[in-house]
Amino acid sequence: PGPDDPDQGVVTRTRPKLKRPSLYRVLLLNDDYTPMEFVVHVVERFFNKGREEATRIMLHVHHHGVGECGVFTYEVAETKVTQVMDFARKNQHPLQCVMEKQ
Ligand code: TYC
Repeated sequence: PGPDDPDQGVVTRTRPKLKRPSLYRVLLLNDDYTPMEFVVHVVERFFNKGREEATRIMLHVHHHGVGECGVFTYEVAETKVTQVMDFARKNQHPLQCVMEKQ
């Protein structure tokens, strides 16, 4: 309400609609060639996990084909995927990292 308000004495307040950002799971995919130790290193380095948790995630991927490294907003997830893929290629491993909407 205010001097320029078009409505006549009816008090209306608008509350901006806040939308929570969508979240994306970042996943590692299994393959037959990437060394286990390299995958553990990737999970430690790019997903800030300790050695035990990183090893648990690597073994989960190894046994189930796919596993989650973390959940992030879109831009952070995209950055993680790019960093992991660049690092894997630089080291000539076929490791695949993908993101999916949660
Ligand atoms: N399967 C690989 C091996 O036996 C290890 C591996 C684990 C590869 C996880 C990729 O995302 C992966 N050396």
